[in-house]
Amino acid sequence: MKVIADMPVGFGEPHYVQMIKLSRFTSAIDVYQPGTDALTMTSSSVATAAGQQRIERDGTKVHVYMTAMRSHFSPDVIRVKKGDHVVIHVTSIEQTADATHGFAIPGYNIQLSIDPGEVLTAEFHADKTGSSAFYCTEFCSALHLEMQGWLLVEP
Ligand SMILES: [Cu+2]
Repeated sequence: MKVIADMPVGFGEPHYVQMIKLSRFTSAIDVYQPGTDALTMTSSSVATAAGQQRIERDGTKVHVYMTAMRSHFSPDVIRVKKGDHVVIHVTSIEQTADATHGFAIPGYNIQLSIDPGEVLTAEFHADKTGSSAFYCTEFCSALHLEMQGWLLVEP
């Protein structure tokens, strides 16, 4: 491949430009099919459709099957006990290109960026009692700042 430009931008960070024939992009998509695992490009076994959101407890393991759609997460309250292992599967049920959502729980170092139709999973050990806000970290719409919920960890 031939480099056609090589230039420093700002303080010397290199940026390279290459050309690729458009014909090479034969399977380009705008959005994932709803419930896609983007790593395998297959339907995710933990995908959640609208109306199927739920929280399931199995001993000390809590699975949250969540959807993200402008401008809310569902469920938007997750109640667990200190010591639980929490697994949150977030399915973006968006089908609008560029309507990316984020999902962050800062106190647990969780940060996801979820493309339309994509399913991503975050898991953590709920080791702190109290309430933590979770919220969207991608500017998704005029109501983006409303896109939040609560993780409640009971003693
Ligand atoms: Cu948002």
